[in-house]
Amino acid sequence: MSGDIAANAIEVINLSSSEMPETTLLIFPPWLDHLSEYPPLGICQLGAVLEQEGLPVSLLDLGLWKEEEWKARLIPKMNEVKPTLVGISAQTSMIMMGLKIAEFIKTTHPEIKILLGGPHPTARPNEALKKSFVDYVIRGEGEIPLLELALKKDITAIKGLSYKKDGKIIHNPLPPLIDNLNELPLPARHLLDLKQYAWFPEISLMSSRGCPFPCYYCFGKVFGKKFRGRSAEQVVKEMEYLNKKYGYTKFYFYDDVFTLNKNRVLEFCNLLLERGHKFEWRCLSRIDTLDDGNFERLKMMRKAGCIKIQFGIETGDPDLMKKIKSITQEQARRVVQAAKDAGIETKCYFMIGHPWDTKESVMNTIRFAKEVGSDLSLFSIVTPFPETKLWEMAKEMGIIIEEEDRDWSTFYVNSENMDDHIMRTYTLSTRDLIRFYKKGWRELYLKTMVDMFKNPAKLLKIIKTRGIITVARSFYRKIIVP
Ligand code: B12
Ligand code: SF4
Repeated sequence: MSGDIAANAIEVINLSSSEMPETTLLIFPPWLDHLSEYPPLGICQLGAVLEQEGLPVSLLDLGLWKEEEWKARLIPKMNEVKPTLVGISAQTSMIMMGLKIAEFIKTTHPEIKILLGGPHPTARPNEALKKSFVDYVIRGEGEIPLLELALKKDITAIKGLSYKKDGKIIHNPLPPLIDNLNELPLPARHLLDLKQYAWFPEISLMSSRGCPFPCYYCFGKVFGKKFRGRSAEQVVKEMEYLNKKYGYTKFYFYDDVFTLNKNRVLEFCNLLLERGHKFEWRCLSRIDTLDDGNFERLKMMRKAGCIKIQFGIETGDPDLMKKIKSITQEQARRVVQAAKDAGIETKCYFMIGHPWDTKESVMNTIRFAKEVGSDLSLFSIVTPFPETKLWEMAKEMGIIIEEEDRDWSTFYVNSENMDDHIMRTYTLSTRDLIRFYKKGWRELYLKTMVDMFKNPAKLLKIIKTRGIITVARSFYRKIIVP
């Protein structure tokens, strides 16, 4: 624990324990200089569950400001809310900040219980619990365990909870997955200041949880393999509510694979059409879930307002496509073209640096990303996240060194500070991968530039949404400075 954190904090936070109401504060940490574009759904969903039970809860999205502002934003909130329990959400790349916040709070107010949850603590609960300033970790879906903790249920009986007893870390068994998502209250977005999010009038939401596919790089342990969908009626009601209350007209579905269940998607589209809505929406998908012969669903989706689909294709090498996603180049081209014919924009994601990648397969990926026909393709470098199959492989290959106190903040796939975490492949070094990654982007941007000059309307549209400075800066960074 750092001495000056403690000294500063004692000066500025001054809560008297006798005045404390039993309030839970849920915090989403900042992540480098990436500002939150939408309200974080995890803490909003958890907040809703507490609120529904009449338990006082407050939310703080520190991702709205640059990382260095965290303390200046946290202190007034702490003084206002006077929490007795603070829950901090963390993906891998934000766990370091999450722990810093936890330490700061515990130092100033040892009586406040500190809880961590989200993907990283789910993967690595001990890492957080080994810190003296962390009291609990909740693994997996957080709604029920958090509610039970806030209701002061006996901690030994709270499924999903990990805690410390007599110097030992105890992991209670995981809770069952929430079977009927319709029973959850709508995320408590109203506990955040929605005007501060840049993407208004677009808002994120989820119509399902869980994904049955076995992608080897994916961390699927929060929502598990079992697909669980909310009813079309309830999802449309949420959209109507968000439209009526805040004026949102655009919706971004964060579901892992929105198009997994054909009938569900059709039912949702029919309902939107029946009610005459003119909403626009986009979603994440997989090529194989839409390759149904007549592309009936894509046409319906467009009619019902779908404007964009994002596909994780991940490689353009024919053999690796089969191995990683069980798809072919033809299939990907066919689905992307069908989406285009239906009038839906496509964005395709590709990764460089699969363990089996060679110079030739990477070149195939770069080539395919340019010719698949998507409106936009994007590259990232394969990054092993803890407790994924890829993580295990990387360890076996001897390129991930397990450390007690690893700095996870560079664990995101576009980090250019890659030396300490990026995998090599069986035949390519990390340096090769970075070179290919830059080459891929340069080629994509050059192609996009040529396309845009052929189609200035598209260029104007991008400038209108992203701003001329952002567009010019990204072209400069990708083409001139690789
Ligand atoms: C949308 C999304 C994004 C968006 C927005 C992310 C954001 N900051 O909110 C963008 C595009 C920016 C993004 C980027 C990245 N993402 Co992302 N993303 C997602 C996605 C698809 C949905 C996130 C979401 O809102 N879920 C819905 C909410 C309800 O779920 P939740 O937050 O997990 O919360 C539940 C539990 O975790 C738990 N919980 C969460 N917080 C807390 C706190 C407490 C106190 C408690 C008790 C419980 C708890 O309870 C909640 C309700 O059950 C998920 C996949 C998924 N299915 O969740 C991946 C996912 C979170 N992303 C992932 C990754 C790897 C990344 C990137 C690193 C990729 C990259 N570019 O390098 C970056 C890192 C971004 C960052 N640090 O914020 C991984 C995280 C793995 C990991 N170990 O951290 C996931 C899980 C995908 C996967 N299956 O592998 N992502
Ligand atoms: S389809 Fe997406 S969510 Fe499902 S396992 Fe693969 S990467 Fe993960």
